[in-house]
Amino acid sequence: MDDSIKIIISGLDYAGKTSILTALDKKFDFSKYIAELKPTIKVEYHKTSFLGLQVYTWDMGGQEKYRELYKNNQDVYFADTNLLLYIIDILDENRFETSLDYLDNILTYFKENDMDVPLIVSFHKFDPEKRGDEVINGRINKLRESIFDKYPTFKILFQQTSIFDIISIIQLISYALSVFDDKFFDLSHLLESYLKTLNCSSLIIFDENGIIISEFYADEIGPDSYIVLLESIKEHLYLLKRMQEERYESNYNFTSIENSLLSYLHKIEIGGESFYISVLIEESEKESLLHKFSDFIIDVSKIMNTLM
Ligand SMILES: Nc1nc2c(ncn2[C@@H]2O[C@H](COP(=O)(O)OP(=O)(O)OP(=O)(O)O)[C@@H](O)[C@H]2O)c(=O)[nH]1
Ligand SMILES: [Mg+2]
Repeated sequence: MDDSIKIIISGLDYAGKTSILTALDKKFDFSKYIAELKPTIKVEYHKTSFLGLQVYTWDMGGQEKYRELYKNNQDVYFADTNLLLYIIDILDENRFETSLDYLDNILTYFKENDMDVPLIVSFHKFDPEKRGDEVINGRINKLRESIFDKYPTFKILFQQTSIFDIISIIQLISYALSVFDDKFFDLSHLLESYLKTLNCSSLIIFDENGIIISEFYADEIGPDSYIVLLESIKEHLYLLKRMQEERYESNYNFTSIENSLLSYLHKIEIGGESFYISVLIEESEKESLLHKFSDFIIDVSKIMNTLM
């Protein structure tokens, strides 16, 4: 992987681009931040570090005047793009054509400049209560087919997202990361299979700053409890880090979260950096977890080593 990445997030105004980025950024209490969002003026730049990569995200305000501006200055905005995240508001059927034209405009620029930019199209505002809606599912299928047919040479991934379904946003990240390295997919699959082996409710890998590298949850964890759980895990993480910094002897690896649910944290070192593996598990499974955990660590370390 290159050590600097430019991600363009684009789509019409009101599609939900800034909301998605805000949800990613502030996984806690993000509804509060989203309620305060205003239309993006021109472009908002975000910079984050992830596993030693500098990730630059360009949130391209989608109002017509800005779309015109980008169209007339494509080199300024679209050169050196490593990934295009294109957001389509599936509730805004009247503007599907406009949105497809805008997408075409960007992809044509990539083609003309021989840029091999992977594309993720997200059908957004697919809120939990709309999942069974035949009309909406029909629209999504039609859009997917027409984009797929029109751009046979592009590497395209499709995804349905909603800010009311945090898991869909998490999947979007893992999709985006997998574009840069398949190993992110492997990691996610490994967590999925160990979730069953260890019989736990969640498995998460954090870096030292509490940034999530990969995560997986049992089906029964819905979006609401996700936020509560992450909050308690992060509290545990910071407590453990403090204790280690102060060389406190007691064992803070286990802490109880609610009723009989335990949070377990395990520190691993990879490529000279520290990571934490978090497990949420029923108290009754604790012994069995400790028994099987070393195999898990070995498998995680294998994949993480290739990512570093
Ligand atoms: N129902 C629903 N509404 C959403 C979702 N995501 C965003 N919204 C709403 O859509 C509106 C527009 O969201 P923004 O994130 O500001 O849209 P944007 O694409 O950044 O718009 P511009 O900055 O003008 O390009 C806000 O009122 C959000 O609350 C979603 O998943 N479901
Ligand atoms: Mg915006």
